[in-house]
Amino acid sequence: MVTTERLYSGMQPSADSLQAGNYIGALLPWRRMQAEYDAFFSVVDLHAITVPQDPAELREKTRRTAAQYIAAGIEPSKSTLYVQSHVKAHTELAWILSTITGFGEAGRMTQFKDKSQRFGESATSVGLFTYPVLMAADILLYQTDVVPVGDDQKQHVELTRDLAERFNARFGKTFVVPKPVIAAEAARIYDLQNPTSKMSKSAESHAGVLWLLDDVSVTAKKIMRAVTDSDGVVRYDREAKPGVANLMTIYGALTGSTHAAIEDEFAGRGYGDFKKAVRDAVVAEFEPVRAKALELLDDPAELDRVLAVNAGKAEEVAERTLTDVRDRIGLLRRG
Ligand code: ATP
Ligand code: LTN
Repeated sequence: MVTTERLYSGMQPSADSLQAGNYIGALLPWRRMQAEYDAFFSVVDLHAITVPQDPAELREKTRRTAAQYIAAGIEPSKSTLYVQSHVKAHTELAWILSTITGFGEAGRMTQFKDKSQRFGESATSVGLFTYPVLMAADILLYQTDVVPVGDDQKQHVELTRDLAERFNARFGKTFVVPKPVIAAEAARIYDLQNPTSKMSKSAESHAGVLWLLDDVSVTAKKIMRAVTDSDGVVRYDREAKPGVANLMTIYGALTGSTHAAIEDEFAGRGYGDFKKAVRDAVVAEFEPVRAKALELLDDPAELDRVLAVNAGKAEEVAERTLTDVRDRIGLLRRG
């Protein structure tokens, strides 16, 4: 019998708009993969509250993130697209998994070490520490086979695998042990003003960040002002020419051209021409996504309805796993 493998991924609702890196590095591959997998995509609001959030803004960002998934081509009738906090099983399984996670093991997570150092001890919550355990719960509840993520999340998926194996060894085969699918360097987008740092929603300056929901004239200007170099040749060299290489990655991801084809296309032409081509490709790609997302956000009741239907589908799968987990660890069934 041929069975469709299950895929799980998610993004935090940490900004009003997603940025070009989220689109190229996550949404485009997700859209492609939804045809081959039984895919679950969540908006991980419970992860977002591991750092302080304004309540009204969090609600709005959650809807906006979901709308952008759909606008980018994640089809809520094909994939299960839902809001993490709508399925209560996530927090319950996270608690149970936390009891088999070593304190030292969690303390070795580099994202926690980076973030806690950045925020300082007084602003570092226990939730930030247990963030990867909640992520493991997200993945394991759905008996996930593959988890497409950026390489910054690889360590969290490795922890998830360790927890699944540990639980299975102790209580009998309960969880599928998931595999990470790490996005290639070809899908990593850097800041246009600072092309050695990753483009990020939480960047301090927005000058080098391309927002999916920005007016396209703003996006166009940011591309024309992108940092390059003085050598004037369109050639892929990540080390020596990070600005040009980054624009080539963006252009290649959206047009399907290889680096060699881009070098040929712009041989003997200046950066001005090249930037215009990048601008046109990005604007043509973003404009319909932006329009569709704004249209969806114009009818929040309908968007909420779609998310509720999908939360129902997710809940069914999650509850099945959770019931099994509860039985296996010896929690008394409610009579
Ligand atoms: P934050 O700044 O809030 O951490 P972020 O913009 O860095 O957010 P995440 O929410 O951490 O993005 O990531 C969501 C998804 O987008 C992940 O799969 C991640 O790998 C991908 N992603 C984020 N930034 C980039 C980027 N610059 N290039 C490629 N992929 C990216
Ligand atoms: N931590 C991830 C978001 C995330 C996730 C997940 C990704 C939460 N739960 C489960 C894949 C599977 C991030 O910050 N990108």
